[in-house]
Amino acid sequence: MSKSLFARYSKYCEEVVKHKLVFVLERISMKVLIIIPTYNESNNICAITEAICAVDPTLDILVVDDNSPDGTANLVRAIQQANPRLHLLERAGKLGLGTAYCEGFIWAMERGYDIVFEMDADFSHDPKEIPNFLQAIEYADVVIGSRYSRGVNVVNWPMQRLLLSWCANLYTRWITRMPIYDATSGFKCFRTEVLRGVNLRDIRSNGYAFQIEMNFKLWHRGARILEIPIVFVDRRSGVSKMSKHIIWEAAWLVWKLRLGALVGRI
Ligand SMILES: Nc1nc2c(ncn2[C@@H]2O[C@H](COP(=O)(O)OP(=O)(O)O)[C@@H](O)[C@H]2O)c(=O)[nH]1
Ligand SMILES: [Mg+2]
Repeated sequence: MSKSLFARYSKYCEEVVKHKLVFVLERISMKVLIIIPTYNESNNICAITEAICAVDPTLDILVVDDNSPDGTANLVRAIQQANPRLHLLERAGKLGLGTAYCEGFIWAMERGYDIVFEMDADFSHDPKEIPNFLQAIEYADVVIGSRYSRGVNVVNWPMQRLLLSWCANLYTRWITRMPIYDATSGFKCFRTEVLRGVNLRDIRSNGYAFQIEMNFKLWHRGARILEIPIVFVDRRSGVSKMSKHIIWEAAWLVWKLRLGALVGRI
């Protein structure tokens, strides 16, 4: 190897090490919050919070509960005694997933969190994937856990639901032109600094529509969005809150976003 080539190579290695070191130091000082919205998740909530702490005990968790009739919030209060990193935000009644996340994001920003996650309580989203998101966020503002970026990674879903989700994503990509394979995924991670650019109190959509709206608004503002492959498994216990209304809401919303972007009202 010639001297100049060697010098360039060592300089490159030095840069890589320096860059990684900066990120590792940044990661150590980063405040990370996992937001879990819940409605009737008493069968899952204890196990999911335990599983998250087992992956990384430095993570904070915020459960946003909508007065679940099955007493999910009481269970959270009981676990809180032994886990000061677990927080609870209670709302008066079932007000929807979208506003639950938005209130969670605002709660996180008011307390100086740098990174926030969206995650279901039902084990469809594997807590073991969290470190992969934290690695990917080094290069992005938003990281989406994608079921469709490398084929189809969904386990145990009825064919009808899988087809609906896959077609919904095709339709969303087609109408909005967003280069995202899984725009309806609910396993995501954001830098809070990009969320500050969105008027969270204005967001009224829920379910699929909420995920699409957040992605679209952030993409439209130039946020760097990265998809990483995840394996999505059907919920372990309890029932899905998915409904026909949620599907229609999303179908209409993509047109509203596209037209809104055309007339500069996004
Ligand atoms: N706080 C709150 N959480 C909700 C609401 N609807 C659903 N969730 C929670 O949001 C997550 C995703 O809902 P889920 O029923 O699993 O939807 P699916 O994954 O599309 O079948 C779960 O943790 C639910 O308990 C709601 O109205 N309010
Ligand atoms: Mg779910």
